[in-house]
Amino acid sequence: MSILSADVLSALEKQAIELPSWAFGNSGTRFKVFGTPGTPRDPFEKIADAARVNELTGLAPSVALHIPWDLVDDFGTLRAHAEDLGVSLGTVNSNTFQDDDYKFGALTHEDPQVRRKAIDHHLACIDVMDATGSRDLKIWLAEGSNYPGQADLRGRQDRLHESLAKIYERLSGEQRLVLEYKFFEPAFYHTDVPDWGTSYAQVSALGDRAMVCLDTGHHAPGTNIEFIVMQLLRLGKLGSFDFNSRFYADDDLIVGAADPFQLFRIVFEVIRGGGLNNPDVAFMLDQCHNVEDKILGQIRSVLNVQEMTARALLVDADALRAAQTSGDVLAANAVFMDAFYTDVRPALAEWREGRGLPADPMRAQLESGYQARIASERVGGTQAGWGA
Ligand code: PSV
Ligand code: MN
Ligand code: MN
Repeated sequence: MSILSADVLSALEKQAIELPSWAFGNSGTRFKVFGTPGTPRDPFEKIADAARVNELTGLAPSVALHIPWDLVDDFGTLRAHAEDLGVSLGTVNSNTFQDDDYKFGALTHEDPQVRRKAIDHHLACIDVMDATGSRDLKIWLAEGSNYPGQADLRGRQDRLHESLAKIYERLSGEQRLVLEYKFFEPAFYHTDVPDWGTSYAQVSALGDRAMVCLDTGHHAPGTNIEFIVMQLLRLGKLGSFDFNSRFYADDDLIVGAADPFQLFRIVFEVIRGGGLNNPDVAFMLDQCHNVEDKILGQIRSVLNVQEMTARALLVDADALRAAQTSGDVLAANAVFMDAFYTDVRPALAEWREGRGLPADPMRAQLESGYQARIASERVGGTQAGWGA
């Protein structure tokens, strides 16, 4: 008998993790970007690779776009291409961090013309969402300052609100705005949306369809991220996750690679807060694969999320509550750790096979010849990279 109960399996069956289109392009550090044979040359090929991850894992039915990196002439054609491959187009990410005009800010800029340009970019992203059927507009802002006195911190918050309100006004139907925070980088003294509290304050001032996006790599070392997850779920404002892992700062490594226990603790709070399979909470990866194979990297990531979700679902909630209410510190911790240390991999492999998926999606990809095929087919043109 499987260690995963029918309830656990039915919760896992609904799990969906959105893949970032940019994970399939080349990326690197400021020292070097290594090119890889077979790297997509356009958004169509990125989506084909994302669909491959879904085909092998059944876990990744949608792909997030970044505009302008994924700009195409006709988003209806891109949408049809995705749907033909069994995936949908998901979150649309805006980009106000690669334009000279935004050197001193975009939505917060002192100059109304620059703010107008940045707002218009977001309105264009919503036009894309109309064509792709995407629900979420994700905004991450590279805005801040490097030196005390350089910027009017308060004025920038006010302008941020005004700009976001103009963007929010343009949303229709089920569309939402999710505001991502990050504690530093590219600015080093202050950042305009540095933490969940600022994002929460800004989105709360907009309305119900504005939510917070939590990127797991965007906190100071030692931050208790699961506490933030709990709080945002409690407040009904956790709109989405950008999953990745980090050793130092915003490393964008494979989720669950640096600290699987942290991923387990985060997913536990998601489950505790009713966020698992709750359509209001979108699970997305935001990763860059610099030295590892990109498709395998994404497969590893979604499997890591699935494995930690299965382990978190194994926490004996009744035993945990009993230990908590009786003040039995060590028993409570033991309930938690027992679930974390349970190896769910054989049970998940068996379950996958029963659903017509490969027991080992990593091996299936390696043995399929897919990588060799795209390497021989995708010749000529320019490989997509982080930033294009
Ligand atoms: C910023 O560091 C960020 O996490 C945002 O989500 C961007 O859109 C993304 O990285 C680009 O990779
Ligand atoms: Mn992110
Ligand atoms: Mn980031």
